[in-house]
Amino acid sequence: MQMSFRWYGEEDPVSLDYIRQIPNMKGIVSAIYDIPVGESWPLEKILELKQTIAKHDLELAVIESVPVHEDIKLGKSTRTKYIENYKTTLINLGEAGIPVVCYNFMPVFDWTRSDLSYALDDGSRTLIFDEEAVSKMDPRTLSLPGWDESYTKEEMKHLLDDYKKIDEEQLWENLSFFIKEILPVAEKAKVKMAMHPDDPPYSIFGLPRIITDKQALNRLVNLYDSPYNGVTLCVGSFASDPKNDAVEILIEMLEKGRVNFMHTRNVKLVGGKSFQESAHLSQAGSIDMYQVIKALVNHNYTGPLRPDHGRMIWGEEGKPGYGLYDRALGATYFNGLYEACLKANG
Ligand SMILES: [Mn+2]
Repeated sequence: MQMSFRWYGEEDPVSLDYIRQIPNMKGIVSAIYDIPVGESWPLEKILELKQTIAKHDLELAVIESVPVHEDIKLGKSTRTKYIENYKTTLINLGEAGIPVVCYNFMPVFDWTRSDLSYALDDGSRTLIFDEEAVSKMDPRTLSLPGWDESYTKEEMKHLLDDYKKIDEEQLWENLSFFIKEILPVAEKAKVKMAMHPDDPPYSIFGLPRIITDKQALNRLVNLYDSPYNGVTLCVGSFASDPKNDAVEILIEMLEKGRVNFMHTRNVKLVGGKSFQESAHLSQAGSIDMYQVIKALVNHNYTGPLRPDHGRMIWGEEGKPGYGLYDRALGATYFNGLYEACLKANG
Protein backbone atom coordinates (compact mmCIF):
# COMPACT_ATOMS: atom_id res chain seq x y z
CA MET A 1 0.00 0.00 0.00
CA GLN A 2 1.33 3.40 -0.98
CA MET A 3 -0.04 6.10 1.38
CA SER A 4 -1.20 9.10 -0.66
CA PHE A 5 -2.91 12.45 -0.27
CA ARG A 6 -4.99 14.55 -2.62
CA TRP A 7 -3.50 17.93 -3.49
CA TYR A 8 -5.28 20.59 -5.57
CA GLY A 9 -2.15 22.26 -6.89
CA GLU A 10 -0.60 25.60 -5.96
CA GLU A 11 -4.06 27.03 -5.09
CA ASP A 12 -4.57 24.39 -2.40
CA PRO A 13 -4.39 25.93 1.10
CA VAL A 14 -2.74 22.65 2.19
CA SER A 15 0.89 22.83 1.05
CA LEU A 16 3.11 19.99 -0.16
CA ASP A 17 5.49 20.92 2.69
CA TYR A 18 2.77 20.09 5.21
CA ILE A 19 1.65 16.95 3.40
CA ARG A 20 5.24 15.68 3.43
CA GLN A 21 5.25 15.86 7.25
CA ILE A 22 2.45 13.28 7.63
CA PRO A 23 4.11 10.00 8.69
CA ASN A 24 4.63 7.51 5.84
CA MET A 25 3.22 9.93 3.25
CA LYS A 26 4.61 8.98 -0.15
CA GLY A 27 2.21 9.73 -2.97
CA ILE A 28 0.32 12.72 -4.29
CA VAL A 29 -3.01 12.50 -6.03
CA SER A 30 -3.56 15.52 -8.25
CA ALA A 31 -4.59 16.78 -11.67
CA ILE A 32 -4.14 19.66 -14.07
CA TYR A 33 -7.03 21.95 -13.30
CA ASP A 34 -6.76 24.67 -15.93
CA ILE A 35 -7.40 22.62 -19.05
CA PRO A 36 -11.05 22.61 -20.22
CA VAL A 37 -12.80 19.23 -20.06
CA GLY A 38 -12.33 17.37 -23.36
CA GLU A 39 -9.00 18.91 -24.35
CA SER A 40 -5.80 16.88 -24.26
CA TRP A 41 -3.13 17.43 -21.60
CA PRO A 42 0.27 18.49 -22.95
CA LEU A 43 3.28 16.44 -21.82
CA GLU A 44 5.14 19.56 -20.60
CA LYS A 45 2.35 20.46 -18.18
CA ILE A 46 2.26 16.92 -16.79
CA LEU A 47 6.05 16.89 -16.34
CA GLU A 48 5.90 20.27 -14.63
CA LEU A 49 3.37 18.97 -12.10
CA LYS A 50 5.44 15.83 -11.55
CA GLN A 51 8.60 17.85 -10.92
CA THR A 52 6.90 20.26 -8.50
CA ILE A 53 5.80 17.26 -6.44
CA ALA A 54 9.18 15.48 -6.71
CA LYS A 55 10.91 18.59 -5.30
CA HIS A 56 9.01 17.94 -2.07
CA ASP A 57 10.23 14.35 -1.92
CA LEU A 58 6.81 13.04 -2.92
CA GLU A 59 5.66 11.16 -6.00
CA LEU A 60 2.79 11.93 -8.36
CA ALA A 61 1.09 8.56 -7.84
CA VAL A 62 -2.37 9.09 -9.33
CA ILE A 63 -4.12 11.54 -11.60
CA GLU A 64 -7.57 12.22 -10.17
CA SER A 65 -9.25 12.79 -12.49
CA VAL A 66 -9.02 13.00 -16.23
CA PRO A 67 -12.66 14.04 -16.70
CA VAL A 68 -14.76 12.44 -19.43
CA HIS A 69 -16.54 14.93 -21.73
CA GLU A 70 -20.35 14.82 -21.55
CA ASP A 71 -20.57 14.14 -25.31
CA ILE A 72 -18.80 10.81 -24.67
CA LYS A 73 -21.29 9.90 -21.95
CA LEU A 74 -24.17 11.00 -24.18
CA GLY A 75 -22.79 9.03 -27.14
CA LYS A 76 -22.92 12.05 -29.46
CA SER A 77 -21.15 11.95 -32.83
CA THR A 78 -18.76 14.64 -31.55
CA ARG A 79 -17.41 12.08 -29.05
CA THR A 80 -14.81 10.93 -31.63
CA LYS A 81 -12.64 14.02 -31.17
CA TYR A 82 -12.95 13.95 -27.38
CA ILE A 83 -12.00 10.26 -27.27
CA GLU A 84 -8.95 11.00 -29.45
CA ASN A 85 -7.98 13.78 -27.02
CA TYR A 86 -8.42 11.40 -24.09
CA LYS A 87 -6.09 8.91 -25.78
CA THR A 88 -3.49 11.63 -26.33
CA THR A 89 -3.69 12.50 -22.63
CA LEU A 90 -3.18 8.85 -21.66
CA ILE A 91 -0.17 8.55 -23.99
CA ASN A 92 1.36 11.69 -22.46
CA LEU A 93 0.68 10.49 -18.91
CA GLY A 94 2.35 7.18 -19.78
CA GLU A 95 5.31 9.04 -21.24
CA ALA A 96 5.63 10.94 -17.95
CA GLY A 97 5.49 7.65 -16.02
CA ILE A 98 2.17 8.26 -14.26
CA PRO A 99 0.88 4.81 -13.28
CA VAL A 100 -2.82 5.37 -12.43
CA VAL A 101 -5.71 7.49 -13.70
CA CYS A 102 -8.91 7.82 -11.66
CA TYR A 103 -12.03 8.79 -13.62
CA ASN A 104 -15.78 8.50 -13.36
CA PHE A 105 -18.79 8.22 -15.63
CA MET A 106 -21.36 10.24 -13.68
CA PRO A 107 -23.64 12.34 -15.92
CA VAL A 108 -23.32 16.12 -15.37
CA PHE A 109 -22.80 16.17 -11.62
CA ASP A 110 -19.86 14.86 -9.67
CA TRP A 111 -20.27 14.01 -5.97
CA THR A 112 -23.40 15.50 -4.45
CA ARG A 113 -24.19 16.58 -0.88
CA SER A 114 -26.93 18.68 0.70
CA ASP A 115 -24.69 20.48 3.21
CA LEU A 116 -20.92 21.00 3.05
CA SER A 117 -20.47 22.35 6.56
CA TYR A 118 -22.84 20.50 8.86
CA ALA A 119 -21.97 20.84 12.55
CA LEU A 120 -21.58 17.51 14.33
CA ASP A 121 -22.10 17.17 18.10
CA ASP A 122 -18.37 17.54 18.80
CA GLY A 123 -18.22 20.88 16.97
CA SER A 124 -16.45 19.53 13.88
CA ARG A 125 -17.98 20.23 10.49
CA THR A 126 -18.66 17.74 7.76
CA LEU A 127 -20.40 16.98 4.48
CA ILE A 128 -23.79 15.36 4.67
CA PHE A 129 -26.37 13.98 2.27
CA ASP A 130 -29.93 14.45 3.43
CA GLU A 131 -32.33 12.57 1.19
CA GLU A 132 -35.19 15.01 1.68
CA ALA A 133 -33.06 18.13 1.23
CA VAL A 134 -31.56 16.77 -2.02
CA SER A 135 -35.03 15.94 -3.37
CA LYS A 136 -35.90 19.65 -3.00
CA MET A 137 -32.75 20.91 -4.76
CA ASP A 138 -32.99 22.32 -8.29
CA PRO A 139 -30.22 20.82 -10.46
CA ARG A 140 -30.43 23.75 -12.90
CA THR A 141 -29.09 26.24 -10.38
CA LEU A 142 -26.90 24.01 -8.25
CA SER A 143 -23.13 24.20 -7.92
CA LEU A 144 -20.78 22.29 -5.63
CA PRO A 145 -16.97 22.39 -5.34
CA GLY A 146 -15.26 20.03 -7.75
CA TRP A 147 -18.02 20.30 -10.33
CA ASP A 148 -17.49 21.68 -13.77
CA GLU A 149 -18.68 25.26 -13.33
CA SER A 150 -18.24 26.30 -16.92
CA TYR A 151 -21.89 25.82 -17.91
CA THR A 152 -24.25 28.73 -18.34
CA LYS A 153 -27.82 28.29 -17.09
CA GLU A 154 -28.99 27.75 -20.66
CA GLU A 155 -26.28 25.14 -21.40
CA MET A 156 -27.17 23.30 -18.21
CA LYS A 157 -30.82 23.15 -19.25
CA HIS A 158 -29.86 21.69 -22.66
CA LEU A 159 -27.53 19.18 -21.04
CA LEU A 160 -30.21 17.98 -18.65
CA ASP A 161 -32.63 17.73 -21.59
CA ASP A 162 -30.09 15.64 -23.56
CA TYR A 163 -29.94 13.15 -20.71
CA LYS A 164 -33.71 12.67 -20.75
CA LYS A 165 -33.10 10.47 -23.81
CA ILE A 166 -30.42 8.39 -22.08
CA ASP A 167 -31.46 5.52 -19.87
CA GLU A 168 -29.10 3.28 -17.90
CA GLU A 169 -28.66 0.73 -20.70
CA GLN A 170 -27.79 3.47 -23.18
CA LEU A 171 -25.27 4.89 -20.71
CA TRP A 172 -23.71 1.42 -20.38
CA GLU A 173 -23.46 1.22 -24.16
CA ASN A 174 -21.71 4.59 -24.29
CA LEU A 175 -19.34 3.52 -21.51
CA SER A 176 -18.59 0.25 -23.28
CA PHE A 177 -17.73 2.13 -26.49
CA PHE A 178 -15.40 4.47 -24.55
CA ILE A 179 -13.68 1.63 -22.63
CA LYS A 180 -13.03 -0.40 -25.78
CA GLU A 181 -11.53 2.67 -27.47
CA ILE A 182 -9.24 3.85 -24.68
CA LEU A 183 -8.16 0.66 -22.91
CA PRO A 184 -5.79 -0.61 -25.63
CA VAL A 185 -4.11 2.81 -25.50
CA ALA A 186 -3.93 2.79 -21.69
CA GLU A 187 -2.41 -0.71 -21.77
CA LYS A 188 0.24 0.33 -24.25
CA ALA A 189 1.00 3.49 -22.26
CA LYS A 190 1.10 1.43 -19.03
CA VAL A 191 -1.47 3.64 -17.35
CA LYS A 192 -3.93 1.80 -15.14
CA MET A 193 -7.49 3.08 -15.37
CA ALA A 194 -9.41 3.27 -12.09
CA MET A 195 -13.15 3.93 -12.37
CA HIS A 196 -14.57 5.77 -9.35
CA PRO A 197 -18.08 4.71 -8.30
CA ASP A 198 -20.95 7.15 -8.55
CA ASP A 199 -21.26 9.20 -5.39
CA PRO A 200 -23.79 8.56 -3.98
CA PRO A 201 -24.32 5.30 -5.89
CA TYR A 202 -27.86 5.80 -7.13
CA SER A 203 -29.78 8.07 -9.47
CA ILE A 204 -30.17 11.69 -8.41
CA PHE A 205 -32.19 14.44 -10.14
CA GLY A 206 -33.57 11.76 -12.47
CA LEU A 207 -30.17 11.30 -14.15
CA PRO A 208 -28.97 7.77 -14.85
CA ARG A 209 -26.15 6.43 -12.67
CA ILE A 210 -24.62 3.03 -13.38
CA ILE A 211 -21.44 2.47 -11.32
CA THR A 212 -23.37 1.73 -8.20
CA ASP A 213 -22.79 -1.78 -6.82
CA LYS A 214 -20.93 -5.10 -7.05
CA GLN A 215 -22.84 -6.21 -10.11
CA ALA A 216 -21.95 -2.99 -11.92
CA LEU A 217 -18.23 -3.34 -11.13
CA ASN A 218 -18.25 -6.89 -12.47
CA ARG A 219 -19.95 -5.70 -15.63
CA LEU A 220 -17.40 -2.90 -15.98
CA VAL A 221 -14.30 -5.08 -15.57
CA ASN A 222 -15.75 -7.60 -18.02
CA LEU A 223 -16.06 -4.93 -20.74
CA TYR A 224 -12.32 -5.24 -21.35
CA ASP A 225 -10.36 -8.09 -19.81
CA SER A 226 -7.19 -6.47 -18.53
CA PRO A 227 -5.74 -5.38 -15.18
CA TYR A 228 -5.52 -1.92 -16.78
CA ASN A 229 -9.33 -1.82 -16.75
CA GLY A 230 -9.73 -1.47 -12.99
CA VAL A 231 -11.49 0.46 -10.28
CA THR A 232 -11.03 3.08 -7.58
CA LEU A 233 -12.52 1.20 -4.67
CA CYS A 234 -14.08 4.10 -2.77
CA VAL A 235 -15.56 2.30 0.23
CA GLY A 236 -17.35 5.45 1.41
CA SER A 237 -19.20 5.88 -1.88
CA PHE A 238 -20.40 2.28 -2.01
CA ALA A 239 -21.38 2.26 1.67
CA SER A 240 -23.57 5.35 1.15
CA ASP A 241 -26.18 2.92 -0.18
CA PRO A 242 -27.33 0.69 2.70
CA LYS A 243 -27.82 -2.15 0.18
CA ASN A 244 -24.07 -2.35 -0.51
CA ASP A 245 -21.53 -4.26 1.53
CA ALA A 246 -18.39 -2.25 0.74
CA VAL A 247 -15.99 -4.83 2.22
CA GLU A 248 -17.53 -7.63 0.18
CA ILE A 249 -17.22 -5.53 -3.00
CA LEU A 250 -13.59 -4.74 -2.16
CA ILE A 251 -12.67 -8.40 -1.61
CA GLU A 252 -14.29 -9.48 -4.87
CA MET A 253 -12.37 -6.85 -6.87
CA LEU A 254 -9.10 -7.66 -5.05
CA GLU A 255 -9.58 -11.32 -5.97
CA LYS A 256 -10.00 -10.31 -9.60
CA GLY A 257 -6.90 -8.11 -9.44
CA ARG A 258 -8.84 -5.01 -10.49
CA VAL A 259 -8.31 -2.62 -7.59
CA ASN A 260 -5.98 0.05 -8.98
CA PHE A 261 -6.62 2.76 -6.37
CA MET A 262 -8.16 2.93 -2.88
CA HIS A 263 -10.28 5.67 -1.31
CA THR A 264 -10.86 5.14 2.39
CA ARG A 265 -13.59 7.35 3.79
CA ASN A 266 -16.12 6.43 6.42
CA VAL A 267 -19.78 7.35 6.32
CA LYS A 268 -22.43 7.11 8.99
CA LEU A 269 -25.80 6.00 7.68
CA VAL A 270 -28.51 7.94 9.47
CA GLY A 271 -31.70 6.44 8.04
CA GLY A 272 -33.04 5.93 4.52
CA LYS A 273 -30.50 7.15 2.01
CA SER A 274 -29.21 9.92 4.26
CA PHE A 275 -25.64 9.85 5.53
CA GLN A 276 -22.94 11.94 7.19
CA GLU A 277 -19.25 11.77 6.42
CA SER A 278 -17.74 10.70 9.74
CA ALA A 279 -14.22 10.46 11.13
CA HIS A 280 -12.27 7.60 9.52
CA LEU A 281 -12.36 5.38 12.62
CA SER A 282 -14.57 2.25 12.30
CA GLN A 283 -16.65 3.09 15.35
CA ALA A 284 -17.41 6.60 14.04
CA GLY A 285 -19.20 5.35 10.95
CA SER A 286 -20.79 2.38 9.21
CA ILE A 287 -17.67 0.82 7.62
CA ASP A 288 -15.40 -1.63 9.46
CA MET A 289 -12.04 -0.14 8.43
CA TYR A 290 -10.12 -2.99 10.07
CA GLN A 291 -11.77 -5.37 7.57
CA VAL A 292 -10.89 -3.01 4.71
CA ILE A 293 -7.19 -2.84 5.57
CA LYS A 294 -7.05 -6.55 6.44
CA ALA A 295 -8.43 -7.37 2.97
CA LEU A 296 -5.74 -5.18 1.36
CA VAL A 297 -2.96 -6.83 3.38
CA ASN A 298 -4.27 -10.34 2.74
CA HIS A 299 -4.34 -9.68 -1.01
CA ASN A 300 -0.90 -8.03 -1.02
CA TYR A 301 -2.31 -4.77 -2.37
CA THR A 302 0.64 -2.55 -3.30
CA GLY A 303 -1.23 0.28 -5.03
CA PRO A 304 -2.02 3.79 -3.78
CA LEU A 305 -4.51 4.51 -0.99
CA ARG A 306 -5.71 7.90 0.12
CA PRO A 307 -7.76 8.87 3.13
CA ASP A 308 -10.79 10.32 1.39
CA HIS A 309 -12.75 13.34 2.65
CA GLY A 310 -12.19 14.43 6.22
CA ARG A 311 -14.13 16.68 8.58
CA MET A 312 -13.08 20.26 9.35
CA ILE A 313 -11.56 20.17 12.84
CA TRP A 314 -9.47 22.41 15.12
CA GLY A 315 -10.89 25.54 13.49
CA GLU A 316 -9.46 24.75 10.08
CA GLU A 317 -11.11 26.39 7.09
CA GLY A 318 -10.70 25.33 3.52
CA LYS A 319 -12.02 23.20 0.71
CA PRO A 320 -14.93 21.11 2.07
CA GLY A 321 -13.72 17.54 2.68
CA TYR A 322 -10.11 18.43 1.94
CA GLY A 323 -8.63 20.02 5.03
CA LEU A 324 -5.25 18.91 6.36
CA TYR A 325 -5.89 17.80 9.93
CA ASP A 326 -8.63 15.20 9.73
CA ARG A 327 -7.21 13.60 6.60
CA ALA A 328 -3.80 13.43 8.30
CA LEU A 329 -5.44 11.72 11.29
CA GLY A 330 -7.04 9.32 8.81
CA ALA A 331 -3.66 8.53 7.20
CA THR A 332 -2.14 7.85 10.61
CA TYR A 333 -5.04 5.59 11.55
CA PHE A 334 -4.71 3.60 8.32
CA ASN A 335 -0.94 3.34 8.83
CA GLY A 336 -1.66 1.81 12.24
CA LEU A 337 -4.21 -0.68 10.97
CA TYR A 338 -1.84 -1.61 8.13
CA GLU A 339 1.12 -2.26 10.42
CA ALA A 340 -1.03 -4.32 12.78
CA CYS A 341 -2.50 -6.45 9.98
CA LEU A 342 0.90 -6.98 8.42
CA LYS A 343 2.51 -8.05 11.70
CA ALA A 344 -0.44 -10.28 12.64
CA ASN A 345 0.24 -12.21 9.43
CA GLY A 346 3.82 -12.74 10.59
MN1 LIG B 1 -13.92 8.61 -3.36
